Amino acid sequence: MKTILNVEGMSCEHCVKHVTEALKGVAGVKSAKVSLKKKNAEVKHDDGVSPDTLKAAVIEAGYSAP
Ligand SMILES: [Cu+2]
Repeated sequence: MKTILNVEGMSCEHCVKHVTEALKGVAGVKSAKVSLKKKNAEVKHDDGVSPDTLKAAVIEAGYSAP
């Protein structure tokens, strides 16, 4: 399954890395491709992972997921 999340508040590659690691830390996430330019994250994950869980991880890392 693939989910594309909007991510706001990233300003540099460090933020991208931070969000990527936060998403990869969610159980069931296979990969996370975060784009600073597009302000989003393309996340591949198991069917049991809900978009809300992914959003929560982004928020917990200090960014917003509108
Ligand atoms: Cu940054």
